[in-house]
Amino acid sequence: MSNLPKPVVTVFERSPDGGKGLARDMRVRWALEEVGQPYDVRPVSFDAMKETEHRALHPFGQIPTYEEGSLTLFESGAIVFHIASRHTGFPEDANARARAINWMFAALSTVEPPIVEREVVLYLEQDESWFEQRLHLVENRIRAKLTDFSHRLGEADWLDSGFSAGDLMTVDVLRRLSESGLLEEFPNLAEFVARAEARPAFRRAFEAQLAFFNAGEAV
Ligand code: GTB
Repeated sequence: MSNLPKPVVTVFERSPDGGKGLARDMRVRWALEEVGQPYDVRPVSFDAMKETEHRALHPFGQIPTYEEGSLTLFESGAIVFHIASRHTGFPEDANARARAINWMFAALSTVEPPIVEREVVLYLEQDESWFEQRLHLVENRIRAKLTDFSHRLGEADWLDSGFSAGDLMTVDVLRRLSESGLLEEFPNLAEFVARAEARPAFRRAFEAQLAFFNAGEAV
């Protein structure tokens, strides 16, 4: 147990994912659970996100943010990096740590963008005459990344010697494909995600966000 101030993470007041843990607070909750750091959450509505008070924490008016004493962070990648650095989320060996950070960046800047693009196509472009062609194009871009990643992972359990923040970030990004069918085309990647989702810390984080969502539904 650390002596650090209990962090506060902002989350959707009512997540559009219906409790599936697909919004980006999930990776922050998960990282905190992995390192055994208790935290609180503060719900923010879509309207409140765009108000001055929240923008003082997050210039782009989004979630998640992370407050820890006098420190405020936004950007889920920076938040997970901070949590892993402060605690035990990275390997001790300097080179292994650098590789874990490398994977975090790869997840966020190489793998996640086409996955987000697919969601944009699905949510905003469905009525366009070219919708099907564009979806196909974007899904093939995702497939290309998954193919490369699948070759690299091979039969290994984790990306490097043991589970690290690099695996956490990669899995959280891949989870966004959970209902696309794309992940199942790459059995070793589907197994990688399932292996990570079976971790007790993931389960705790997932159950916490689900309980939060269900409490909101009951109101
Ligand atoms: N680069 C930033 C980060 O990594 O922290 C991106 C943050 C971001 O996109 N936040 C989203 C947000 O606040 C929530 S996570 N959106 C509100 C807005 O921009 O006004 C993205 C997300 C939203 C919903 C689902 N879902 O329903 O499945 C999944 C992911």
